[in-house]
Amino acid sequence: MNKRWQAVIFDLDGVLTDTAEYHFRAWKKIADAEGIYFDSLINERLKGIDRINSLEIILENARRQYSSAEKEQLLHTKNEHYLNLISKMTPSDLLPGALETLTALKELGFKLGLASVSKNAGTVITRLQITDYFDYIADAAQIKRGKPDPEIFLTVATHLEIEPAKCIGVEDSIAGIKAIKAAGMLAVGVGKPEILNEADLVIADLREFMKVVE
Ligand code: B16
Ligand code: MG
Repeated sequence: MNKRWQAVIFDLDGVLTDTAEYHFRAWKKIADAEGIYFDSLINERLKGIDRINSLEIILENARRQYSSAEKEQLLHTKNEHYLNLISKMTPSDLLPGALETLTALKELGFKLGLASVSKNAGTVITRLQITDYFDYIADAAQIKRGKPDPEIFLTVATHLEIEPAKCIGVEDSIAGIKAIKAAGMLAVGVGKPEILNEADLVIADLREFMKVVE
């Protein structure tokens, strides 16, 4: 067992599976229906951000104010679109290297955690058939402060009983990388170095992950 690192805490959307694309498509439908400008650059700001705060970011470009009741309706409709998109997911929707990385880390004795702020994370990992790989899965409903606050990563580390300095966090979002850094963990970004420039290191996808712990 590698003593330097003892636990790996994964984000879900955009790291293990491409649900980041499904969140984008669901929000795009909402924005288009409301006549609100929304593009992939604005979408970067939504990654790792919970549902209501994602909507608030989208509404920055709205031409009018929305009431609480209207916002509730939009959140509900967005989730309906999203649930429809994830309903057909299968293990083939795991991103390249995801299953191999989870398997290899388990064999090496690492504790594995999941730190997704998505209230749909349980459904997604069930469809991907990876639930059993995790020693602890954060309950998004119990997290008071979303990413970039470190709460979700620290909560997972506490339940894994591994000190933060021995944990690696893996994220595709700017907010998530900030959360991992604030938690005092090694931050591995999955994606583009120019976007995830606060990460300790950035890999294109999980096929490159095992070199981090070697
Ligand atoms: P839901 P993560 C986050 O998941 C997504 O990145 C973010 O885009 C989404 O708004 C959020 O979950 C909430 O998801 O609407 O399903 O509760 O990246 O932390 O796995
Ligand atoms: Mg993510």
